[in-house]
Amino acid sequence: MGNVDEDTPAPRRRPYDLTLPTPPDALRRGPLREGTFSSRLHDPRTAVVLGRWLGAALLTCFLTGLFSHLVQDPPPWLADRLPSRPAIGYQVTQGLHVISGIAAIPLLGAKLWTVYPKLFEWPPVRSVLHALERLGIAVLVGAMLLELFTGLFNTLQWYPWPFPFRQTHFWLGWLATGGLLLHVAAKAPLIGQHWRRPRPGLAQRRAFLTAVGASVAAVTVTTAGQSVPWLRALDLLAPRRPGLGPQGLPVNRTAAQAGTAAAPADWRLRVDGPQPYELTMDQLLAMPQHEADLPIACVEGWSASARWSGVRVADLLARAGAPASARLRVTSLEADGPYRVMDMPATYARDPLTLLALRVNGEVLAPDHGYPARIIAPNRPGVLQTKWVARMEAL
Ligand SMILES: Nc1nc2c(c(=O)[nH]1)N[C@H]1C(S)=C(S)[C@@H](COP(=O)(O)O)O[C@H]1N2
Ligand SMILES: [Mo]
Repeated sequence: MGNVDEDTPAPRRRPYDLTLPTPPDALRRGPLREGTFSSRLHDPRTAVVLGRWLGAALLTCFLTGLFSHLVQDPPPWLADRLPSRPAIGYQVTQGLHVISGIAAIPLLGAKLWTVYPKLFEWPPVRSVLHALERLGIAVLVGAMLLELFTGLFNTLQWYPWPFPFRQTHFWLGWLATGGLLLHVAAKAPLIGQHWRRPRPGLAQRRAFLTAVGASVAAVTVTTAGQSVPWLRALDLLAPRRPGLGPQGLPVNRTAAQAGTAAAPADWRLRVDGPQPYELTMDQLLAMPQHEADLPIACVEGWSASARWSGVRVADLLARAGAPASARLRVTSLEADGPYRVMDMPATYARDPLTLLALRVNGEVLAPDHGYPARIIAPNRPGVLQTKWVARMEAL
């Protein structure tokens, strides 16, 4: 201490409640005791600075999440407008989604710590409007905590809840973002008042914000390597290492789990369209082979690039007499599972980088990577890169 910023001693008070009545004597205990929250960091300026950081993380997380949702399940009007380039687009947006979501966890913790004395403000409810505002904050905090933790648990493929992850995560995202906008609107005057740094600033606040920034940097740097190649060496806490797995690629669902460890001896690719046909592996290998350097970008946040080779999906569809505007449906050998059937809009199906891959990094696909054949397409989430392909259908 002894800093020039600290020349005014910290008053023993709850900074938010200056103008509010104090509780009756009988209740002045525990958190309702005067002077309980003596830190000067329970103040609006700290809340505003943390709120800005948290807001930026949550906005990034919301927009990239919305994009991910739309790409996985596009409404009909959007399906044919989704671009198949840039090839690494989804890898970048989903990497950002998981990075910003993880960064938001320590930020939300710090923000809640800063404002939590308000939980014990007196009287608990002053007016209908005040009651609504408090209720709104309860919903906002609840939605945000659930949203961030269901997301974090999803990166670990751990689902300790009875509801479906994706729909819940999607609707909670809207609830949290809507609640956040209302919260910012309700607090706009206070935010405006504390937007600029006060002079002199508070050394204590600077130290606190530096510590929060350092925690965010620490969790980011030790997990972002699952999608950011140059941070790979520091990828200590992320659930996945991009280079670990058969043929140097991670696996989400193994062939054993999918029941496809041994492809049927009489495997043939079936292609349906105006002129349906079937091809054996030898016939597929006799077609023009193409290469594509493309990532598998899992929705859970890890991604890994590889060199794939195989037959262009566009060539296979053209051979079935399908027009370039045809959409594609792919069915896996897998008996069941959420990713057994995949629909692909025409933009992706006719992209020359979209392959029915037969090899990866120069080797025949391992069973875990989809032997005998898998789909690999640019700018697509991993869940749609169907493994163990049995049938393709022009729609
Ligand atoms: N048929 C089928 N294809 C699938 C899956 C699946 O469960 N079944 N999992 C998908 C998911 S979630 C991802 S991230 C990628 C992973 O591909 P990889 O295991 O070759 O790395 O495959 C996708 N293809
Ligand atoms: Mo995935």
